[in-house]
Amino acid sequence: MAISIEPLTPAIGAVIAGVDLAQPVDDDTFHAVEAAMLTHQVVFLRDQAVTEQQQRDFAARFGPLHIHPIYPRSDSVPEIMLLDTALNDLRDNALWHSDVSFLETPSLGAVLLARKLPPLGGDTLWASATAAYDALPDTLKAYLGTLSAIHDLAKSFPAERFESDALAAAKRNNPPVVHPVIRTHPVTGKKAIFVSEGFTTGIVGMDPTLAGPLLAMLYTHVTRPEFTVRWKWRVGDVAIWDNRVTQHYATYDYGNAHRVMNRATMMGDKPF
Ligand SMILES: O=C(O)CCC(=O)C(=O)O
Ligand SMILES: [Fe+2]
Repeated sequence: MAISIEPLTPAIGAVIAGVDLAQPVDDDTFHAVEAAMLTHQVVFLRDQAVTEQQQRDFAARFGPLHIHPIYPRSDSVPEIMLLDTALNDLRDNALWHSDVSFLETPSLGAVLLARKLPPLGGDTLWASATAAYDALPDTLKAYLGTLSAIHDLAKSFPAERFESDALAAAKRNNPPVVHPVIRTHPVTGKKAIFVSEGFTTGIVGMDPTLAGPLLAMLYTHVTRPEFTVRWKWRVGDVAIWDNRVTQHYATYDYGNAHRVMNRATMMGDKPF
């Protein structure tokens, strides 16, 4: 079956048809998916009856995988992280973020599979931080290019909602890190705004009274509707996103309904 790629908005998102991740994926197909991810920043595949092993093995073609310091993982495939409302309070993903930016080397991207969904709600949104960067005035681009920001795991894992031993260890092992406010994509060379509400806590050398409003302005700008796509999940959908140049937001509008997602996370390199 031929692969087709249908963009969802001018800025971000595309649906890929004609790829079955439950079958062996040849190199040409993999590279077509990878190229679509680089172009559209998040891509969606319907009806993927993949096992945890197949999801892990496919994600590993993008690069080495990351094991999250806090979220639970599958017993049999530890690289599969479980986002299961029965295991964790997942309200903290209802905040715009780029995954694990609290690491020196945040993730390249992720492969996320919908396993169980609420009857209604639980959509996920992605925003293009390159489209947002491109829309800035040149003088602001130049100024932001001189700044670095602080990212801290503690901001998105409030002590009252996460098991204290794992959280305490994760905080010890992950002190705050510094990344450029504007990063350059290592493959496409595009520039992106790389601060997000989820993990950014300040700007290096700038008083919080100035840094706070400046960061708030950037968070609002990146997530303007023009730069976003909203996905309504069906069980078996897979999303693959480029975490270096996007932010995402998992809506929490489904009360006590059970929602289960499996994520494999690819390691990235140091932002520059
Ligand atoms: O549950 C979702 O839809 C996405 C959650 C999230 O932030 C992630 O998988 O990185
Ligand atoms: Fe996330």
